[in-house]
Parts: sequence; structure tokens; C-alpha cells
Amino acid sequence: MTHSISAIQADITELALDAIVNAANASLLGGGGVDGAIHRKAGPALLAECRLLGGCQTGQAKLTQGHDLPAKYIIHTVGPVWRGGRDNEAALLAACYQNSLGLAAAHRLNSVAFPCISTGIYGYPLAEAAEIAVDTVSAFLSGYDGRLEVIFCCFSEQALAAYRSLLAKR
Ligand code: AR6
Repeated sequence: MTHSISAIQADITELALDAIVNAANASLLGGGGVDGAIHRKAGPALLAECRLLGGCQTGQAKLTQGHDLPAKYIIHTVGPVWRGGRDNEAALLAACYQNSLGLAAAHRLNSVAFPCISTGIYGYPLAEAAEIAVDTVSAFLSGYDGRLEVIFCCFSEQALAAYRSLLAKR
């Protein structure tokens, strides 16, 4: 099999994969949550590289080196802020997964882990976000002929349970 999708409970900064995805903000200059954890562990050279990128729009993605992280690369994407669901949030969240996977494919990466984008500080309801994540990644992989392992890296037990039940239905 050339593709796989799984869900684990872990700190994404500890994963030694080709890439981990960062749930960043439009400045790409760091913040709280998983973004803060990634910048702390990757070190100041990550911030220096991010300063050259000119920010990132919601739904888009940009790639940097992993610096002091065990992952080789970081794919920074900017999820939508949840505003009740009538502000194009679902399409923008799907675009985060789609564009991140597009970058992984363009760089011929074989493994990538996603955090639960937008479900922390940005307030996206977990169950709805997980469904978009699983659907978008599944659709991408079904049309992709390279080899790619995708891991949903959940921080909480609740998130892990949500992803596992969606993956079991596929
Ligand atoms: N490993 C894996 N998942 C984590 C980790 C970790 N080390 N830390 C947190 N999470 P959030 P957002 C989970 O708030 O909602 C930042 O300030 C967390 O439990 O990190 O997209 C940015 O700069 C949650 O499920 O990102 C933006 O301003 C998920 O990661 C803003 O927050 C996402 O939560 C982005 O908000």
C-alpha cells in the first residue's frame, strides 16, 4: 500500500517524520498553542526563516526547514477562526489540509503529521473539524499516486477518539 492514514495521541514536536504541520497565524511569527510549542523547540532559526516568508493567508500553506525539531520540515498553515460556521470556515479548513498535502507532494515527502488545526485558540468545534480533516485527506490520497503516510496527531484523548471513530468508518 502506498498510502496510510492513522491517528495517534502525541506531542507533535516529538515526531521524527518528513514534516509536521503547524497551526500558525497569518504573521507566521509564532504564537500560543502548537505554534508556540513548535517555535520553542525548533529554535530561533525558525523565526528567522519565517520572517522571510511574508506571512500566509488563511487556508494557504508554506514550508520551512525543521531546524532543531526531529522533523525535517515544517508546513505552516493558517486555519480559520471559528465565527459560527457561516464565514466560509469549512472550505478554508479543508484548504489548509489540501494545500499542506500539495506542498508535501511537491517536495516528495513520505510522511506528514497534522495537529487538529483551528480547534484550539481558533475555536473550531472538534467533531466538525475532524470530519473535514479526514474527508479532505482521504480525497487527496485517493487521487495521489506517490507514497504518503498521514498521521493525525491528537493532543487530547477526546480528539483521538473522534479521529479513530471517523477513520473506522472509512
Ligand atoms: N502537539 C500536538 N497538538 C497540540 C500541541 C502539541 N504540542 N499543542 C497544542 N495542540 P492551537 P489553532 C493542539 O490553539 O486553534 C496560535 O497562537 C490543541 O490541543 O494550537 O489553529 C497561533 O499562532 C488543538 O487541538 O491552534 C494562532 O494564532 C490543536 O493543537 C492560533 O493559535 C490546535 O490548537 C491558531 O489556533
